[in-house]
Amino acid sequence: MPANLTPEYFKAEQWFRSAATSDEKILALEQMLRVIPKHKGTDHMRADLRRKLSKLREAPVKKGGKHTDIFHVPRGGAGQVVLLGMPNSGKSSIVGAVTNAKVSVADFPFATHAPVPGMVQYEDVQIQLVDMPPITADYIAPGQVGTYRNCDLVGVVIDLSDDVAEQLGACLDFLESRNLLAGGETPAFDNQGNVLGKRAFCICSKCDIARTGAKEELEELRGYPWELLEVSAETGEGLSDLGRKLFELLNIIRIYSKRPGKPADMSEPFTLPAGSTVMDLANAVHRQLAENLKSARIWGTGVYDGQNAQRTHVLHDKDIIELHFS
Ligand SMILES: Nc1nc2c(ncn2[C@@H]2O[C@H](COP(=O)(O)OP(=O)(O)OP(=O)(O)O)[C@@H](O)[C@H]2O)c(=O)[nH]1
Ligand SMILES: [Mg+2]
Repeated sequence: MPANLTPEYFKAEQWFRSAATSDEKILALEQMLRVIPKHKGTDHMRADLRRKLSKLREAPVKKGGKHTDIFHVPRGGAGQVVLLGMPNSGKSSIVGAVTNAKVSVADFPFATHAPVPGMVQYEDVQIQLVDMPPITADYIAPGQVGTYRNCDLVGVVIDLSDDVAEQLGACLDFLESRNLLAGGETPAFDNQGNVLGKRAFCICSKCDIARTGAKEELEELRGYPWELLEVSAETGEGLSDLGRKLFELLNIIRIYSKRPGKPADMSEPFTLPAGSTVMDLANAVHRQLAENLKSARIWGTGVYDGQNAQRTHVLHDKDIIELHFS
């Protein structure tokens, strides 16, 4: 009996083949099992997939060894934003223009072959922006998906001087077929049950040489409510807005800590997810001491200066907090 496999299944199979880690292989196999047509003709295949899955789940985690994963980018700053785009779309030029990272910019494709992180300064916070090797409709480096899996936000770079439909298609295909997007139809979960989908936005590059109507075409095609930011690494247009945009899209707040009787330390804010409470800040300041939090005073939004705040009080960007531990 024919298996009648669907394009969705072939995408999941491609994901499995390009997965470099066991965790990623498990996610891909789960997806293959979810989308494989369920009838007599696929009985053997499904049994085989289940066998592979349980083998991977049972495999002991390897320790030690010298293998380093080039796609593992240690986090830095207040959030990690990873660029995604086709060859020559301008990713390295953007990272090179807004950070001190040493990137390779070239007019030939695949000039970048490993992630290169840099730091973008926005007011008093630093945000990590990661240049990446390109993807194409046919090729994705094994393990590359891992960098996206671990980031906070994906910056999809679309070159406005080139075919936007083709670029968007390749990027969406990559993100959707690996269940990387928040709001996707079949979200993946980690083994704690957390949804793995990422938020994304669009950086429209090379706006100095944009094709007429390219941005409008992209707006129409994007399919997700992604924000679009037009930039040019050549003229600098839009780049001064990038830090603020990343800060807003990361959905984080800055909190300044203050010691009793001393002025607040305004040099290095704590950064927390929007919606965080006084107790979340106490945990960020000192995990062990947090349980001993006795009281807190707050200066900032919606409070009078020095007001006592409950542990559950929701903080706002730029609030100043004085924590008292017993
Ligand atoms: N006119 C113009 N050219 C640009 C701009 N940004 C990049 N370029 C040119 O586009 C080419 C590719 O730029 P890269 O930044 O290397 O592109 P990439 O996306 O990193 O390429 P890969 O590493 O292959 O993925 C280079 O020749 C750049 O000089 C821009 O804003 N305007
Ligand atoms: Mg590059």
